[in-house]
Amino acid sequence: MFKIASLIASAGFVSGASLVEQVHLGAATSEIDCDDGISVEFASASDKPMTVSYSAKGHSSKSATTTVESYSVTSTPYNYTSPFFHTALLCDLKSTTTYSYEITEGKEERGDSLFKSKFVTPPSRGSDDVPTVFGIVGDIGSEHIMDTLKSMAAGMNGTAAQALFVLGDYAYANGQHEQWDAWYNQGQDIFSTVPTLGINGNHETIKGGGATKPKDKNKYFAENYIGYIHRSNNPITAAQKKALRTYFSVDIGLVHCVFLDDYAGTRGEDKSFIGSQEWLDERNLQLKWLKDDLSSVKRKKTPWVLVLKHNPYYNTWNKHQCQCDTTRFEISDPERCWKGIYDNSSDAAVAKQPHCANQAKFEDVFLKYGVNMVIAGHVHAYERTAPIVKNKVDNKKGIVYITTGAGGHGNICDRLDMIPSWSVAATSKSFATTTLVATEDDLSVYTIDNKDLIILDSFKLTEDGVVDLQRNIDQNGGGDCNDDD
Ligand SMILES: *[C@@H]1O[C@H](CO)[C@@H](O)[C@H](O)[C@H]1NC(C)=O
Ligand SMILES: *[C@@H]1O[C@H](CO)[C@@H](O)[C@H](O)[C@H]1NC(C)=O
Ligand SMILES: CC(=O)N[C@H]1CO[C@H](CO)[C@@H](O)[C@@H]1O
Ligand SMILES: [Fe+2]
Repeated sequence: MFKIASLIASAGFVSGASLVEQVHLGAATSEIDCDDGISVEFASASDKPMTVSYSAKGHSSKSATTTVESYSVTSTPYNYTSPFFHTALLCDLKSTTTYSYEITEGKEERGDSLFKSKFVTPPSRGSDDVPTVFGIVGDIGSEHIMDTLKSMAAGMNGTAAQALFVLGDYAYANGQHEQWDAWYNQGQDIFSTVPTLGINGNHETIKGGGATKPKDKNKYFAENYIGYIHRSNNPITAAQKKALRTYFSVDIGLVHCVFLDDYAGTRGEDKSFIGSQEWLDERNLQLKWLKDDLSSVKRKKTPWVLVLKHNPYYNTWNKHQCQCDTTRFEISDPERCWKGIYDNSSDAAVAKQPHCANQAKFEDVFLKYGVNMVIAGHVHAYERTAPIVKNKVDNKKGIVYITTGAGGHGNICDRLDMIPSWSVAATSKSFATTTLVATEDDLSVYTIDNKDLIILDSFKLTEDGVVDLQRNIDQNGGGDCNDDD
């Protein structure tokens, strides 16, 4: 592979040149009329459509033309105009097959070659030829991004990850959009070879202040999804993007993956939205979508169902807590809680910590449709629960909740004074990512230190429940106490 990408974020583009930067792959689905697809997105100074040609070994080459868009942010102290984002959809690809691809200038009359790489397609829906393997983490940032991405992509036992899942808080641009461009360039070696899916967190929606310290709240404003929506090539229609509805689902191999937006209904800096009818309507729309989505899962094809989102509810670290009830982790009045009324929270309102409100209605839906695991980030640590039904261990009907937010942007330090019995494993001593391996028989989960590659915690879920595997962590492990959620 040759690279033109420059790592200098704000250098911009030479006018007239067609540099290709930020090359990253996503998974495409029938939702965007591209079944068994891969989307190739990249940035360029040129707004002229380009060509992505692709072929599997021994097969003839096909090509797709890019669609092109850009965005700008205008405020008195700060203006930003994005490069042109090109997206090509490569559809109806063969399952678990290596494809070469090449980006070239121009449409019909193909010009200069600008970028070349390869990817392996994820297993198609229901395929059990190989195990289904994902690399998962939240809260990445720029400081340790390559360690984190390499660890996510590594997979397990010789099978590389077929897709990477980012559980929100990608670049920590916080309104300083050049940081997004820098971030996708930093990760291009991985992003251009394995599809990445994900969901926004607070730093893509409600958090301003910029990427660099000291934070400047008067210069950089909350992004209200815009940087995220233009770059993360998740399988979402243009209409959904326009409405800022970022939740979606995808079937990969044996797993149905549901990505939920904890910030649905928020509008960036405009905090007056929180609690409004419009806000509640957006929340109800996602809830209805979730029910429809989960009720149509074909468990014969995808026996495992994962929910992936940003904020953890069953979290025993001492930050990012929220309470609707006098007893932590209980929700005695779900309607009140769903509307964002946190009767017993001393430090967090729904505007900042929406997961209590969401749990008030989501948990019943998760339980009704037999979701196997709910995986979140936001808290810069790792934690795993026993199977839980409403704050009680239930090995038969319960759901395992995982926090995997130690993606590289600091670690949280302290835990709650009272740790519930459902908290099985927790550590924040290092940066770590989570690898998930699904076969017909079990769902194995390994959380591995990014640097020394030690398995911190591992377990598998089978028909008979949870089986603990290796564990090498200090239960009370505190990190560097630098938690920026
Ligand atoms: C950004 O653009 C606005 C509108 O054109 C202008 O008033 C403002 O001065 C610009 N700010 C900077 C820092 O260039
Ligand atoms: C990976 O290999 C190890 C060592 O052979 C084995 O214990 C483990 O079960 C394997 N994991 C999976 C998911 O195949
Ligand atoms: C976090 C918080 O405010 N907890 C309070 C919840 O309500 C009980 C009973 O009123 C208080 O004792 C807690 O301090
Ligand atoms: Fe967060």
